[in-house]
Amino acid sequence: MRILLIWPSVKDGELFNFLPLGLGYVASNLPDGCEARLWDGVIKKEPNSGVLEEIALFKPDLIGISIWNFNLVSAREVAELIRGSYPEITIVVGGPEPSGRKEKIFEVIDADYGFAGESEKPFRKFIETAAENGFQHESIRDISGIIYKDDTGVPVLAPVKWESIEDINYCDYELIDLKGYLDRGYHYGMHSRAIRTAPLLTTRGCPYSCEYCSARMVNGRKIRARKVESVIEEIKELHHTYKIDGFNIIDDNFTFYKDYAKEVCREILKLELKNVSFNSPNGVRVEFLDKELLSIMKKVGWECVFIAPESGSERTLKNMKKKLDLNVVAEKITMIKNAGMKVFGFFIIGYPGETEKDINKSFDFARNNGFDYVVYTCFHPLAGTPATDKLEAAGEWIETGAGGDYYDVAYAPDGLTKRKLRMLRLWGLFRFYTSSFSRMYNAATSHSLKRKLLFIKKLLIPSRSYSG
Ligand code: B12
Ligand code: SF4
Repeated sequence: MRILLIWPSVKDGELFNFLPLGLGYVASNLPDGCEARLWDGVIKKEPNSGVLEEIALFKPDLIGISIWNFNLVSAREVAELIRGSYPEITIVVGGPEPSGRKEKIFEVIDADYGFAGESEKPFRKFIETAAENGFQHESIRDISGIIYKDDTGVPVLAPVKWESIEDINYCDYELIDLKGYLDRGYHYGMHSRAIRTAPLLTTRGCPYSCEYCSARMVNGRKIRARKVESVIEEIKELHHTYKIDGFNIIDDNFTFYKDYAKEVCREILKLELKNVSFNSPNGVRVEFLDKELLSIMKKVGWECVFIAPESGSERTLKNMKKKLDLNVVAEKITMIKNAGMKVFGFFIIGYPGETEKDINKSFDFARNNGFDYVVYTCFHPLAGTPATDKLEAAGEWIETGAGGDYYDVAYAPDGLTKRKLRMLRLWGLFRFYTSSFSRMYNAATSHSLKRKLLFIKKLLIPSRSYSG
């Protein structure tokens, strides 16, 4: 079977520097005998119409599109183009957006099948089953997370089973053209030394219930880890084949199983890699940091620890169901600094129910604790999260299927306007980065000038992500 995987075009793709990692994972776990190709509109910087040429050349039996909220509009355009010219080809969608929207995904995109949750094993089963029996409902309906339409066209979702990830193959870096991304300046995370960076996934899942977050819809609540040997193999391949010197662990909760995290770190140390740094740029829960773990992280090459208190207001934290004690955050910041690393803090502003007073509490908390860097992102309602469901029920949010990102101010709580939020965010960043010489220095040296300018443009000029 020939399978064409699609990563839709996105304007400003350079700023986000995304890798189509999900498609690389899906591809490396396909059954033998499948031929997979990727059409990547971001790296090609081509409009989505380019996909039609690829279809004419490759003649795929099936097309798979990866959808996040930021490329939703573009993904819809891709599906429309394919339907218009090749109505006979089966379209399958997967990724964070179908995982959150589940059965409602077909309301925003014209596809035949969807997958909710991580999909290496389910998609493989789907392809195997389809090769044997075609797409018969009886044979596919038990596949974990599959979304299909019944005989009357009503969408049906099979429950997602969060299976072990010990035996999955890691990403096919050749298919996603990691080298091409690196050559075009792909860089993610804050590494002062690293030039060539890559993401690295060691565990999946998060047992917390933060109401704004949709990670558990993609990866479930149960934390599952890859085999340490497989992680080490991947590091070796990335380092030797792609000359990666900056690794970004993108787990939902890398430090949750401290013993696993420590074992991964110890095995990395045994590799005796020179001039390599590590990072966990989407944040770790502070509760699980202890002196031993921090000391080994430092030895491995962590320069900065990213944490995500999200708010300095107890009231907002309670609304978020964040289950976080700000005193513990303050304590752990000191512990991280004592271990010789910097601290980066993520904060959400404009959360439902927040007032300007709550937002100022976040700004004060950030300034008065030892953060070296902060980022204030505006709350964006994500499909399928309790926060979004509540807003919809209260008539405060109408889902348009327009996607978006946190730099757009998509929502403003009662008593605040989007304009006010935008101004508050700039004011908060200004106050933080001018509050000490070292923070000013950090802001000046953290990214290349090009990335800084793109970031400032994004802050000042609100835009929507759309196809290229
Ligand atoms: C690392 C990460 C990033 C990295 C980039 C990662 C990358 N791939 O290059 C960075 C920091 C750049 C990033 C940015 C953003 N992120 Co982010 N990110 C993550 C994180 C932690 C892991 C994502 C990842 O790469 N996973 C590994 C790969 C293997 O998984 P995957 O892509 O999900 O693919 C699997 C399945 O989804 C599925 N699948 C995917 N595609 C397809 C296609 C087919 C056909 C099939 C069958 C299956 C399938 O199978 C894959 C294998 O299991 C997730 C949390 C999470 N647990 O998902 C959030 C997450 C995906 N991010 C999220 C968001 C909202 C964002 C931002 C929009 C936030 C923002 N700043 O505005 C930005 C997007 C850019 C923008 N500004 O518009 C949301 C997405 C919600 C949504 N509905 O889209 C998540 C779920 C976190 C959250 N807050 O809830 N992110
Ligand atoms: S925000 Fe972090 S801790 Fe909270 S549910 Fe999402 S991944 Fe888990």
